[in-house]
Amino acid sequence: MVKKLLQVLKGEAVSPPPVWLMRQAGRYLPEYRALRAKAPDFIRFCLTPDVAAEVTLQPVLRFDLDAAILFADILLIPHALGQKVWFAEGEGPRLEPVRDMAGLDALTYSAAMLAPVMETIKRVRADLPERAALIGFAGAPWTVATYMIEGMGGTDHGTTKALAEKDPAFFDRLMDILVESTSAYLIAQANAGAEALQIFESWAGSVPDALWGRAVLEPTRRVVEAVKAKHPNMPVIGFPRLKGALASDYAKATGVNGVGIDQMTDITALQMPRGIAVQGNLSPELLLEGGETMRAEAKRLVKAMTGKPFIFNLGHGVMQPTPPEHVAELVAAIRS
Ligand code: 1CP
Repeated sequence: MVKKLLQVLKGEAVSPPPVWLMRQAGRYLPEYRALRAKAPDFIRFCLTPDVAAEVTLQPVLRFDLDAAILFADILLIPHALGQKVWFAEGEGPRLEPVRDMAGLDALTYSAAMLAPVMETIKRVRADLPERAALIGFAGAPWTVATYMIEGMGGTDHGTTKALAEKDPAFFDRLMDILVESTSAYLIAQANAGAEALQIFESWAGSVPDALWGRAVLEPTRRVVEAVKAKHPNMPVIGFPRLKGALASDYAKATGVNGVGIDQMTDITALQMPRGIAVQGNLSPELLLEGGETMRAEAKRLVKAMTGKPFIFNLGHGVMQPTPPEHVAELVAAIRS
């Protein structure tokens, strides 16, 4: 059986479109919460293959989705670089910030620390339904750098931007470290059995125009190039969140096969280069709301994208209070 997601990432239009959702595994699912409740440490949870494989498969089995996304986190890279990363209950991620060359000198990427992720991929592939493709992923260098420098999540990334300007040697070296470790990590995921890879640039929205090439396009292009040097046919999806309007230029500059589009951009109006897929972009708030409003918008999107290489997804992740039944209704509406 040809997997629809992989067909679309080759540039084909498929009707109805394949569908998966960012953050499709996670706290909105009771079966996720049940497993998570038994694991006090989130990093350990991600690095326990039987648990991570089960959580990866949960939404695919429940909703018959066209893709599984590896259950892991973008902050496993700082962890494997030796930076201290922890998840404070109810507060999101915390890291011991790295802001100078001495901090960078202390970082060394350990592939062995992420070996459990490769084991998770093998287990998921063995149990994956026929229609579903397994997507591996990593954070893009800029997005991961914001966490490494700020020491937490946030939206303005003032320290990161200031350092990029005032200490370009530091910033560019951090980008180099992230390009190398992220490339090695994604290549290992492909070796283990990932069938497509997504690069999450979740904080593309905070990047000033003057930094766009240096912090986003060039580091991402280098990661894509390194992956394709080892796996020439591996499809790669980039997700420059809140910069959806730049999707065409982003695709040309980075070499990705598909671009994820947030809900602020009109996906139906984008003029993409031939053969480049788009993915998105239903508002997660509409999924939370459910009902006829959600179904009507989903059908409008599917209709408007007919004839184009399109993967149905949200514009960002599933929100935690979302009733799981809304996902089932959404999938049914897309396929009806
Ligand atoms: O306790 C918990 O259960 C923690 C919640 C959680 C989950 C379910 C975190 C902490 N990470 C994850 C899994 C995860 N993270 C996945 C796999 C699940 C899936 O998609 O089905 C993926 C792809 C990610 C990627 C990720 N982590 C991103 C990029 C995507 C996005 O949402 O923009 C980012 C920014 C992170 C950092 C992170 N990890 C966790 C949280 C709460 C956050 C965001 C914190 C912030 O707002 O800064």
